[in-house]
Amino acid sequence: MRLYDYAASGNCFKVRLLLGLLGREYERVAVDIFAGDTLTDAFGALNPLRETPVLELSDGRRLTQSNAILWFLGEGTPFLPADPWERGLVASWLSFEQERVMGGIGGPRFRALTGRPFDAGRLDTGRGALAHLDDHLHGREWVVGGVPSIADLGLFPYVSVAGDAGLEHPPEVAAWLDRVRALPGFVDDFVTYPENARPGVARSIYDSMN
Ligand SMILES: N[C@@H](CCC(=O)N[C@@H](CS)C(=O)NCC(=O)O)C(=O)O
Repeated sequence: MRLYDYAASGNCFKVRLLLGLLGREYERVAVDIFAGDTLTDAFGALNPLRETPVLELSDGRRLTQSNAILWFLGEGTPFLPADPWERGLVASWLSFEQERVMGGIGGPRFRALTGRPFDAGRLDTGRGALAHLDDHLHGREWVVGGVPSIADLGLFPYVSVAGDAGLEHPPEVAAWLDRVRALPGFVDDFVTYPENARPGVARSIYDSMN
């Protein structure tokens, strides 16, 4: 199994996190998204959306979209509940992550850290997402059910670095982040954006869209 991966991507980190917790072996293929690696024909053949992560199986099949990859890898493990209602809740939280956490924390954080302008209103979405998660975590250890699931792992990366976007972790969220960090097999390899991510230097899909 091979993971096409960018070390500073929260979407890639969530997959590395699950693979680490599961103790699964895989080949990590570094994709330097700001050096133009996703703009090549070869990468376009791998993922026409030109995004990481991409999981490639030994038979050549490829899966894109971080949360779909979490779902696939989590199937049959304690990280994806068997109960249909709880599976529905997991899907709901993973959608919330892409809509409110990526949109309200991941996006503005990327722009703030790399010197790109952003609409400060997006931080209200991020603040609201943290408050919603905090309310939900009152009286709960994990996002869905009584054990850690891919819902926790999907939310963890961009929630954990909300401070980079100028947002504060509310108390229940801070305690939950510590519980995720304490899981056996937790990998701590989410790096920040390198120099080549700055506008004017970077060659990524974001820069070709702007
Ligand atoms: N919804 C997608 C988003 C993936 C995504 O935005 N990937 C970014 C890194 S976080 C990327 O690879 N961008 C490529 C580029 O900018 O050229 C997922 O969850 O996998």
